[in-house]
Amino acid sequence: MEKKTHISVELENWIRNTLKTGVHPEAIVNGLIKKGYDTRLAYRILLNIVANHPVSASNTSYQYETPELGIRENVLYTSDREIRVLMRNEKPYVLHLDNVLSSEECDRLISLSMGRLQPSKVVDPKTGIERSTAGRTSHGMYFSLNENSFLTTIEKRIAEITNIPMEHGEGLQVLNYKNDQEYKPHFDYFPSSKVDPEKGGQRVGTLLIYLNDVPDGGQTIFPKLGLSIVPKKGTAVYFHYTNSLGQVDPMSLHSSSPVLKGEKWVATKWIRQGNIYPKPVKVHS
Ligand code: PD2
Ligand code: ZN
Repeated sequence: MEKKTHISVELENWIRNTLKTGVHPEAIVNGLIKKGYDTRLAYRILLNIVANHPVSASNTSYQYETPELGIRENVLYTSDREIRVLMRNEKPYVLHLDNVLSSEECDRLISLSMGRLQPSKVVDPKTGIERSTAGRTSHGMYFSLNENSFLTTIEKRIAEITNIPMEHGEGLQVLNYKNDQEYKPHFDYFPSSKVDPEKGGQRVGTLLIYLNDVPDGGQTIFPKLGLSIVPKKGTAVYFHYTNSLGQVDPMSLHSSSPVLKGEKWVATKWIRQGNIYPKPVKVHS
């Protein structure tokens, strides 16, 4: 049975009313599990309802949770790197991280992507189909997961930084913005009607790794926060926008401002709730 990742307002109201009639919460948890909810999520839903917090994905304010990578403090240690936290914002959860890739790794990603760049697309919120738009004028390409041993090193590092399994990540995307090119304000999460539980469900977070220093413009901007991150080669910004109840955070609206001088190269890793790939992926050692 397909795993459910969030509940409707109707189901939330039904649970609230049923609890008032004296039905034991455990019976409701078991009902949710039978309906296809993961055990932890079923308990979480019940705990929140009992504590009188709203839980359905729509119509309610986002409940903030600290993502796994936020539990660590000033330095994140991976098996091959020491990554300092440069800046942290809690709501929405945004981290700026130093030293995620070496200068050589940045250059290598750029050179591997050259020759494969195509005009960037967005997912149409009405149809769910990718299309070009004036709001996203960069060029980009996707690597497949573990395309080669170099990509595997990067994918493994990202999984260790985020504490989210590599199979939850979409293929690494490299983007190139030339003069005046930009990505207008948008959300990285899907509209709820376009979430596919068979393909990992909703996106939960994004890691953007800056592959070069941009002389002017090209900042990643969070307009609702008044926050602007200036690209610096090898650093990365992580932001998290879906909680364990499947709610999404509208405060995570963000953009890439037009490049004013030089060009911008960035690698984007979009991460989902679950495993995107039906079969186990071959890992290069
Ligand atoms: O290139 C960026 O800074 C940027 C900003 C906002 C990239 C994305 N979103 C993205 O790829 O989703
Ligand atoms: Zn984005």
